[in-house]
Amino acid sequence: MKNISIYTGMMTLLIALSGNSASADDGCNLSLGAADNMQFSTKAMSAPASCENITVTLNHTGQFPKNAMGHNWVLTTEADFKGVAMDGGSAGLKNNYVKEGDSRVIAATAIIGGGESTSVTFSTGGMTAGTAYTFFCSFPGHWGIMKGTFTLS
Ligand SMILES: [Cu+2]
Repeated sequence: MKNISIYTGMMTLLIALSGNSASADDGCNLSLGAADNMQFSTKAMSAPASCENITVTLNHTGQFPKNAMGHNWVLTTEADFKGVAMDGGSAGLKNNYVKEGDSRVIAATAIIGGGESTSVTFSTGGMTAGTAYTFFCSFPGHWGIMKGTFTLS
């Protein structure tokens, strides 16, 4: 009997680790879309403050390649947003339009093109509940429009 209960426990753990949609939804996995119209599908994102880690998945639902209409998802404080976006433009596509080693960046995905998806998992340690952080796309010319708020609540 003991072995059976260990086996059951292992299977539960494996299912939890697999992260598929059948597992319990704790609100710590978020997703959003972005298309060729240079818009994110949402302007406001939030997750429970109880999430130690958050995974954000970005789905590019457009057609254009990443060098023409690339999108990423970058998270910073509201105060750091513009500086990170400007420096990201200089960093170029090879760096996913994020300055290498930029400590102001809380999280950032790769730049993707139409039909692609990408995700990033980041720790909420150091973030403050109730504060409106800024998420944006750092592709040059996009961040003026492609931005929104991200809040732990
Ligand atoms: Cu973009």
